[in-house]
Amino acid sequence: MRLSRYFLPVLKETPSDAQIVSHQLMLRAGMIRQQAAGIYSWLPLGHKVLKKIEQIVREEQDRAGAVEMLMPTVQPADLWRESGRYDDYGDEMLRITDRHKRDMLYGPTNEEMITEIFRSYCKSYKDVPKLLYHIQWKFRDERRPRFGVMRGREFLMKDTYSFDIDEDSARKSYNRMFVAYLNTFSRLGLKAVPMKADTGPIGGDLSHEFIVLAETGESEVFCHADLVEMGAPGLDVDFEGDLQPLVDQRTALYAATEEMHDPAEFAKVSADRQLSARGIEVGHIFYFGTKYSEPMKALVQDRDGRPQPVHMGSYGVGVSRLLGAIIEAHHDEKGVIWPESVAPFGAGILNLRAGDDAADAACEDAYAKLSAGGLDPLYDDTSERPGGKFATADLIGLPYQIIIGPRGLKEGKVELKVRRTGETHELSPEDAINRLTEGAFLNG
Ligand code: 5CA
Repeated sequence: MRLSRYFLPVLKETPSDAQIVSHQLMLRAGMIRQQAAGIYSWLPLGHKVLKKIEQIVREEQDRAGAVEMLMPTVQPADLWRESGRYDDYGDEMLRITDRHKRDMLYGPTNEEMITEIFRSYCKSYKDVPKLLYHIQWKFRDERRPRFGVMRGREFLMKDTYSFDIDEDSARKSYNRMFVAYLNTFSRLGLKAVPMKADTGPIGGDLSHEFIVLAETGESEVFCHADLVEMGAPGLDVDFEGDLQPLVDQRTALYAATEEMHDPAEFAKVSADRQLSARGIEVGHIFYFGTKYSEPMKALVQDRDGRPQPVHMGSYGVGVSRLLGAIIEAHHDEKGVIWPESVAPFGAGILNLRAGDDAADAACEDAYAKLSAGGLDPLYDDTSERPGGKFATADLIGLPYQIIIGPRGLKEGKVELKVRRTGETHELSPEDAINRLTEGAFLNG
């Protein structure tokens, strides 16, 4: 992409209404534009990263055996009257009336709708287990939308729903999602700790929140420090095998959100391993049994031909919130330092004197070769002064930057800068390009 053709409205000043660094950087780097409280447009740079996060979330759902579909954002109120949640959900639900005066709503979550779909087609124990998910916008009329995409009113969520014949089998579906989440967050460059959690308006009695530790997090959390360092199970995990030991290994150690915190239990953790901190909830999983299937009559016949309400769970990931969480975890005073997996561009090319024949030719050559090498480079071909180009490249977090100017070229040199470490290398243009296309710096 040539910057002159791109749309990257960067801001020089830090917007005064943004309180946390991820919100500030997302506004300054031209990633989002607020349209109303808690409602954002995703500008090209933000959109590009959002899609990369979404794709990683999708790949790990697919690997765990979940099946993607897509449900609408607008739902009929009658579905929610069946479960009893139409009244219970209160002011957080955005209620809409259509031209026929029918009550509709903008979905805050999809338990009712997926239950309606399941009960229409699945009637037998042979139809389960099933794991279905979609990645769709949600609306919650939050009392205090804040911190940009962290607590929005409109936000992108991945929500999976499980259907099983009994509690034992449901537990296995729960474990699949538990393990898939550990791998997902690890691929996104995050250390997310599963913690015992309250179930709130979703219901049920088994629930974990996945928390990324950050000073600016909204939740207060308590856990055994070893959990923060424990690696993810890895992408070669066998989802058809027994996942219980992987789950037990983590749930054996103390970890709880504020609502579930038990100071007496926490005191049993050795003092030097007690961690009380703040965190960002990036995922939340629930097992709630027959809470929806009973009132909504989603029944499957067991092996003896008796109709039983199906056992369900739901599993959410805050896809748009993750963008904020990743920036909170990966930035410095100059801007964002993306984990390789979600960087919007693989490299940058900075032309220090656009219009100079030698600089233009060297940049065009690098642009063609990096593009052909699959690096998806951003080429700054604008007439901005060098200082501004360096600042923008660091602000938006171009992981590798080839800096090309007439003076260096006279000596046959360009500069290759690594954003993460700040290190620079003086190299011939060919060497700089080869280092990147051969992945010499890739560090996962
Ligand atoms: N139906 C269940 C699971 S699918 C559910 O809705 N769970 S939830 O309420 O915990 O939301 C799932 C995830 O969405 C949360 O863990 C959080 O990461 C994200 N989320 C929730 N509310 C917001 C919000 N207002 N802004 C951004 N992300 C949010």
